[in-house]
Amino acid sequence: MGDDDEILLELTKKHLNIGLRGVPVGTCRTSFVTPEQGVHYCGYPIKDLAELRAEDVVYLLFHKELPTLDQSEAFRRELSKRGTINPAVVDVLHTLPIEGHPMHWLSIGIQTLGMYCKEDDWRSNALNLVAQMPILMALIMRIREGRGANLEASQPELGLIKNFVNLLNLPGADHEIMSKILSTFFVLHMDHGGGNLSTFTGKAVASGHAGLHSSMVAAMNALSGPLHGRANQATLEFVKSIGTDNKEDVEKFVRAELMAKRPIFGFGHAVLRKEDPRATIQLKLAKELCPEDKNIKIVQTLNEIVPTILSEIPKITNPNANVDLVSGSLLNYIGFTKPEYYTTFFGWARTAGIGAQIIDERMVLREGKGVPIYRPKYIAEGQKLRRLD
Ligand code: NMX
Ligand code: MLT
Repeated sequence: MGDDDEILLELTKKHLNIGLRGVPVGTCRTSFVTPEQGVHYCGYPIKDLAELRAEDVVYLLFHKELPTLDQSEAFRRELSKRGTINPAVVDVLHTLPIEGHPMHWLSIGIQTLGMYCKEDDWRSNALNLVAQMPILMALIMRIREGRGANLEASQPELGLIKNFVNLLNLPGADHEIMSKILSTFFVLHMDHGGGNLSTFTGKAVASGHAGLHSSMVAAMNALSGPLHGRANQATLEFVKSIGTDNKEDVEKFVRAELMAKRPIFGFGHAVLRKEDPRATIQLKLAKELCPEDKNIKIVQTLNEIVPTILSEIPKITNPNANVDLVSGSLLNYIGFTKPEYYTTFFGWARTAGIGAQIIDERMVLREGKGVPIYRPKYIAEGQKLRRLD
């Protein structure tokens, strides 16, 4: 039997209706996730990359190699050149209802950027979007908070994170600590294998040759669900409603949530079977930067007791912390006190990984021919052949 015929999985009926869990559907060139060690970008464990410059990690996902110093500089110059957005996007954002979730604003913002995008090139559009995201993010937050758009203040040459921090200019914020936490957040959230819901959705939509922006909007909408990216918002809301780091009180709260059949946000994962290294890295950062922060203390207590409580429930395959346990508390600490914004940061970071994976599926895989339109098979259920007579 040749390599092409290697059996990866014997499919049985028990593989149906389980969200494709464990069913191989393709290859991924940007990252892989192991149950024990979590995500690796192009072979590097995430903990080795967490403190690298965000642009260098974007380069890694797009080029599959870390850049040399010269390549790093040239790539930052390239992103800086691409980092402008049509002022008409500001007008569109001004028409959106404040009641709408920021993820919906983000989707509409990305779709609008797509309408002004003249190029028909997956790579160029993906890089443009990566370069435009800090500006779009700052605009969304400023307009929603009644602080006015300040497109003219954009300095893309500062880099992705610093331009966002400067443009946002959040009153009272420490720009240095904000940049440090956002940079780590950004690197940790860029990619997570080929099969996470948002990435899979983006690639599926791209397989029908909808453009990069339409595919990315589909991915962002997938990310906006509370079982996926919006778990970071849900976790901080959860942490705030607990309000104390007293172990007995936290345990009572968690057990009541489980009794009410509500998920314990920030715990569990479809692939991981240990604590997500992305949670471990953020816990360490929190310990260094804000050990006395009230929310961080609650998060630490949750992390001490929840895995044991969830382990009592046999159906839960992974009782450990996931990426969303800590990120909201860190974002809150640096001044983002409204949890509804948190998933937009996840989405911002993920545009890099999803963009790189869409390029691979459209332009590289199958000797450059690309993956054909997605069309998995569904088995008919409860439908006998019938006739109208
Ligand atoms: N709290 C309560 N129930 C849970 C949890 C949890 N944290 N994790 C899993 N379960 C339940 C799950 O709902 C399922 O129940 P049922 O069979 O009645 O449908 C059962 O345990 C088995 O689930 P698993 O096979 O362990 O996990 P699955 O792959 O289905 O789901 C998550 C993975 C991440 C959706 C799930 O663990 C969860 O809902 N966690 C809480 C939400 C969360 O933090 N999501 C963020 C994930 C990371 N991200 O950013 O995307
Ligand atoms: C992610 O980062 O996308 C989440 O951990 C979910 C996943 O990998 O399934």
